[in-house]
Amino acid sequence: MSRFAADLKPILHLFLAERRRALLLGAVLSAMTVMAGIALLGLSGWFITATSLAGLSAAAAITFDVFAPSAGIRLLAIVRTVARYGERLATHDATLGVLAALRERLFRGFAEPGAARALSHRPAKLLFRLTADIDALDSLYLRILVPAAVAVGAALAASVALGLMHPLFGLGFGLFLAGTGLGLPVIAGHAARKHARRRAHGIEALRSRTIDLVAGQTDLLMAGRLAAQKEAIAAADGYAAHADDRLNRVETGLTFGFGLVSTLLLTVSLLAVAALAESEMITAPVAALGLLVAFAAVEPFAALRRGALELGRTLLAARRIAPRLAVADVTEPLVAPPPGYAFSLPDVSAFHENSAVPVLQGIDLALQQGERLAVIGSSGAGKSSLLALLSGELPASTGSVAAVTATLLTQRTELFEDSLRGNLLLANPDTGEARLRDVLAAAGLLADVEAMPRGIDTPLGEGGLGLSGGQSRRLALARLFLRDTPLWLLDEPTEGLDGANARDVLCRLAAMATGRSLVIATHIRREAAIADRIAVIEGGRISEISRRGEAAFEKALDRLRPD
Ligand code: DGT
Ligand code: MG
Repeated sequence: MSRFAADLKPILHLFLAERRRALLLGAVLSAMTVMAGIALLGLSGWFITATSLAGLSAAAAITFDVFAPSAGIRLLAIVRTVARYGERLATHDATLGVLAALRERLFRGFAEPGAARALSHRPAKLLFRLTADIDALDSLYLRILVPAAVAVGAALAASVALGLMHPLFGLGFGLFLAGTGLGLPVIAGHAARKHARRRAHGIEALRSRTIDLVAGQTDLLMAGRLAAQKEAIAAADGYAAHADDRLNRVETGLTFGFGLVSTLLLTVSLLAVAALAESEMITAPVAALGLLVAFAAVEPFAALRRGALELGRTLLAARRIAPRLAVADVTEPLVAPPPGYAFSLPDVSAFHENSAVPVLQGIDLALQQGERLAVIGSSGAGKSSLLALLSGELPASTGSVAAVTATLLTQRTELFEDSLRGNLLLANPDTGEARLRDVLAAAGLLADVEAMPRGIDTPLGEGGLGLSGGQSRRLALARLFLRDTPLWLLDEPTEGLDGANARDVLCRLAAMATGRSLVIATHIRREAAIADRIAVIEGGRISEISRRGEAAFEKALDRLRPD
């Protein structure tokens, strides 16, 4: 139970903080709808019985007041309709508002350094969290909290009404209804929890395995793993279906239980009102009223059925989302470096998430404004990690990073399923047509783009599908050129371009970078050659720094891949 509360607390807190008034109003209107419904049914029963009895004798028919009860019935019908309308408006608006706020909070959480990186390894999971988990939470308010409160309220109101006929009748009815009406959903919720959780896991596995199959079809085929992947998908499907089956059984059991309880309750109520009428403690119309009130009070508990079955899924979603909500709203901006510097790293070390060995160790390095630094070293030495550190994506574990605003050109080109234009505008949405052509030309891509039938409006597939590796790289470079930041961090900028093309692009890059500071991580001589200094990194440590004109600088260049 305390586990329940701990998982739900941050979510409930968010619900209340976001739309407290609308949520409470929705609950009140929902209660009004149900109460008006119960009163309407009870009064109608009384009225019909009373009029028919009055019709039996002429004297009673003349004195019988038909106007007050029928006005009451009309009023209750109107109240019920208006309250239901208001309830729908209030609860749905509030729930959607809360879920929208939740999505925003989650996005911010995922944008934390490290968090996005960890999730980018499992994009299918991220998608699932953002959609299914958040959607699961809407049942918390709409299908669990409100119906439970309303049902308890209805049981209370009915037991007061029946208690006026006979205290013991009211008390017994209320206790039995509340006990079984809440007890059954709790038992079912408990039984469904495991299966609901399994179903969610199964569907998540099904999705991510299917995405892997579609995205990695060629590689799977070449590795002879296509059949195995299909089997893995079938296994996930079977797992989810099995859980689904179990959930259906729980639901059937719950429906049966509800049916049994309500039949029992109504039978006993019928006998009770009959006995009370028989002993003339109540009149026949009041007996009809009592029976119908009992009947109507049982109904709201049936609304708890879905909520009970979804409880497991809701709790799982809450458990997965809650830690992300605890993340601070805004990240600390990087500290500004001393005047005249682009960055300074005083003895900085850093770890990757879930890694026990530091990826960078004792990095003592500073770059003056306008200076160009090449970072070289063998694969896995920590070049990209150094750039991640400077861009604020990788946090420092000791020492602190001080850097001006930087733009990172990542080692792997990230393009989006949008037009070429959309992919460029990402860097700067207000860019005019002429400037877009300028940067495309500077990246050596303009001729290629003009050769496409739809030019700059050519749509790209997911991940830049439709462009060659080199074209994608040049598009990423063009996008970089639109980022007017004082520091550019370039991770192997011309990798994948042929020699002539690469030299041309590098030349323009150097021109576009005038006045900016550059850090270039590279294996290629031509890229390092535009730098003023070269830092050699080995196993996460800087082993040597040389300046242009020094013999060590030339030696460092000679170690790199020619061309
Ligand atoms: P490259 O691009 O192949 O020339 O290699 P570098 O020098 O850019 O290497 P880097 O910084 O990507 O990786 C340095 C070490 O850190 C290497 O042992 C792999 C590890 N590493 C890189 N990214 C991650 C990550 O996201 N998580 C973890 N746990 N380790 C990582
Ligand atoms: Mg790298």
